[in-house]
Amino acid sequence: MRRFAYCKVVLATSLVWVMLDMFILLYFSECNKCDDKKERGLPGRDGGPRDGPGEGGKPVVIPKENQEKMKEMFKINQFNLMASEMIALNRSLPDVRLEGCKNKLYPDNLPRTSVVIVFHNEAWTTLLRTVHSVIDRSPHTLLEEIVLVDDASERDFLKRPLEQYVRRLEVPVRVVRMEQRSGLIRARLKGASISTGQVITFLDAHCECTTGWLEPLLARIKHDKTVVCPIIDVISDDTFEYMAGSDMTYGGFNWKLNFRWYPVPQREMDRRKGDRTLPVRTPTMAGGLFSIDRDYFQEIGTYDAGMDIWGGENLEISFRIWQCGGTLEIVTCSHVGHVFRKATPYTFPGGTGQIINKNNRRLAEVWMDEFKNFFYIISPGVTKVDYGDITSRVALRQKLQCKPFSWYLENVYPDSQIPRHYYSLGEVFSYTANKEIRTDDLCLDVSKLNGPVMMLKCHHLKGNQLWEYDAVKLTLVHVNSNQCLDKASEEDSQVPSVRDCTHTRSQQWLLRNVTLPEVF
Ligand code: UD2
Ligand code: MN
Repeated sequence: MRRFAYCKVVLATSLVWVMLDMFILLYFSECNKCDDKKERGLPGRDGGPRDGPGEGGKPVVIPKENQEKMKEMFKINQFNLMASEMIALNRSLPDVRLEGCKNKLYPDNLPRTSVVIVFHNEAWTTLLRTVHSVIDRSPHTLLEEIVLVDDASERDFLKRPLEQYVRRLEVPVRVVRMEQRSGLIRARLKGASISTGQVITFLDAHCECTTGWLEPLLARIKHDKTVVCPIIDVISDDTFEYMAGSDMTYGGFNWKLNFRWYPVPQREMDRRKGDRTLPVRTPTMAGGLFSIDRDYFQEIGTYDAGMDIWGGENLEISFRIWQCGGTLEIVTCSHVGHVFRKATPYTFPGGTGQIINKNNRRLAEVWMDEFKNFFYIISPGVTKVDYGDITSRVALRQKLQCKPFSWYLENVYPDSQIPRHYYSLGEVFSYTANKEIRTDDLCLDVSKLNGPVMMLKCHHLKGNQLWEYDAVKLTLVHVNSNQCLDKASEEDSQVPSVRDCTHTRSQQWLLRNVTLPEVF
């Protein structure tokens, strides 16, 4: 009898162990990254002293013996996943705001926002750190909800485990799924359509919001037709160190239609009378992080749903906002960090180049008028890429009576690398109204008499970059040296040079007038 009871106990205990084992096995195979590391690095949930990895935005150091594993893991998301997994999901961050931002007061009746975060195969820790930073650093009265849009991820931990995890958070978090891989543009459209806040705030899935990030954004939305971006701080892809971004850079783009940061020009400093805490008007947005009034988002035509996967939508919405009567700003009192990566971890079904070129063609065809030629000329082969049907976007532009691209260049982005006025746009270079021979931000430059010419960064000071075209003699005279651009190069060099003007064939250049946006 006793022996029997003992057996039962043994049996029951081993059953418990087997079940526990199975549970652990299931738990980790389904969700190997789901353990809640949130509380690591305690004490001091809100700003108290902490010394865990990455606390205070400090870089994470990986011990030598783990370097190989770290490199392997890096490939999964193209950032240091091992470092990210060591850092608390609610790590502390420095307050990187300008002093003048810290005591600004905002009205009580700010509109509420939904935060929409789209992701494809995002890491658990970066995604949840984004969510926690929103919840921990936003007044809950201003947070309607967080909407996570899964763009057909192939990671099990992003399925049920994610839904279970977010259920217990203090702010409503909804997870919605795209039926098939759709790209960030259509995923954001889905998130926006099911969200309910008066304002929609988009974030990438690997961000961290800092103290006071939300109020200054929402405060600007009250100004009609204003779309706002925070300063995007840099979270190192190698160490997850948090580094403050500058309030002295704003968004532009180059001839290839790549988004680029450029210094805030003097005219914009002057307009704000030198007050760096006031929002900067920016020609373009980086794309991932911005707030927009729901009705205005609708009114200006949300996104171009014909764009696939990634790319182009940021310039498209920027041009559209400005050309159709809105304003785009960087709110310098709002800081949100983002993990900038050197490579994309995910696939582009159909080919990276194809997709980006298609998206860029759509935006160039709809918004850039004759200036699209700058893009086409510098991107060989791009005109062969099919860009689909744009009739509804062209109709949108007409309906909203949007201004021409030349207006945008003239009034919003006069420091653009695309010259507003140009005499000629040939296969290689443009001859600008400033009499530079230029491609992108490089200008034909002479540093030596009788020597080869070079492409150097345009300095806009005329000087050694000033060329006079003689449309009768077909010569390009370098004004400073009074020498002519000559195809004949020095013995073993392919580079043209400047020579005394002989008006022979090797010094004749035919500039073709492709389009002249304005008459001179
Ligand atoms: C920048 C923007 C990004 C977007 C992009 C141009 C910032 C900080 N980031 O690139 O938001 O505007 O330029 O398109 O301004 N994703 C999907 N489905 C996909 C591909 C991506 O949901 O098919 C998600 C991805 O998980 C991420 C977001 O879209 O949360 C942006 O993608 P990214 O982080 O690879 O883009 P990024 O930061 O290089
Ligand atoms: Mn990103």
